[in-house]
Amino acid sequence: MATEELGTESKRAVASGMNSIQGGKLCPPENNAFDLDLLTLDQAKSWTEKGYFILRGIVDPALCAEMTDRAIALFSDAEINAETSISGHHMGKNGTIAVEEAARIDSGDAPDMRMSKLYNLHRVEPFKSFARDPQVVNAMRAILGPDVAVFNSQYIFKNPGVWGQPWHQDSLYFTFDRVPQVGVWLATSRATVQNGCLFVAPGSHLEPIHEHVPDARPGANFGYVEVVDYDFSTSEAVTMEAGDVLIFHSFLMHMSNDNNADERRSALVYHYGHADTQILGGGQKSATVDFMRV
Ligand SMILES: O=C(O)CCC(=O)C(=O)O
Repeated sequence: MATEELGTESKRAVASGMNSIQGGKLCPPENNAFDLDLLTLDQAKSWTEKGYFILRGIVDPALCAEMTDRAIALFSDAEINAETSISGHHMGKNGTIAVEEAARIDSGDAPDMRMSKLYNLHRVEPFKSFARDPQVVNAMRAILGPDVAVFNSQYIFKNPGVWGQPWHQDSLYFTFDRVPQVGVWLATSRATVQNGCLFVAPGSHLEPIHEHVPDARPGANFGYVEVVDYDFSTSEAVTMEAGDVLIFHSFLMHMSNDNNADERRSALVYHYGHADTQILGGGQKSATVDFMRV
C-alpha cells in the first residue's frame, strides 16, 4: 500500500540519518568515570564492567503514583490545548510533547490508555525535584563530574497489550560533542518480565554505536530502530519495584518486553550529560533536548 511504503521509506531515512552521524562512534573508557569513589564498590564494579547499576527504593511509591497522575493530567492538557498536533504527537502549551501509542491494541480511549510518552517534564514539579534527587545527582557526579545537567525527560506508559522497544543504544539519538550521557530510569510501577521490564546486554557499553535498522513491526512507534548485529544471548532482565532507579550508560544496548500482563508498566526516564555539552552540526536543537543544570 502506498501509505505503508511511504511510512517504511521515511523510517529508513530517519534511521540512515542517525546512523550516518553516530554510527561507529566509540566512548573512550576513560570518559566513563570522574570519581567512582562516590559510589559503593558494587555500584562502581557494575558500572565499569556492565554499564549500569540499580539504586533500590530511593523514591516513595506514593510519590511514584502522584507522578503518574500528574503525567496523565499533563498528557490530557497537551492534547486538548495543543498548539500543533501531527500524527498523534501533540505539542502542549507548556512545552510538553504528548505522544499517543501507535501499537496500542484494544487499550481503550481514556487518555491514560492512549498515552505512550510525555516529553519535557523536568522543569515541572514533582518531576523537577526528582531531577535533583541527591542520590541521582551523586551518581551523575561520580560518572560525569561536578557540572551536570538533565537534558531529556520522558514519562513512558506501557499499557496491557502494548509492544516493547527493540534493542538500541540511546547515544544513537544524542548528536553531541561529548560522550557518554547517562540514563536514569525510575520505575513508577513495578516492572516485571510479564509487564514489560527493560532487558540489558551487560558490557555492551564498550561497543561502538552499531547500525540501527527501523523496527519492522507494522504499527511500531515512529522512531523505533534496532540493533540486529549483536549477540544478545547473555542479556539480563531488569526487574524493579516502584521507586527503584536504573542508572545506565548511553552506549548500553537495552530493550523492553511487550506488556503481556493486565497491569500498566510506567517509568520516568531522564538523560544527563556534562552541562557544557554542545550539539553537533551547528546546534540545531531537538524539541526534546533542554539542558537544565542540577
Ligand atoms: O521504557 C521502555 O519501555 C523503553 C525505554 C527505553 O528503552 C529508553 O528510554 O531508551
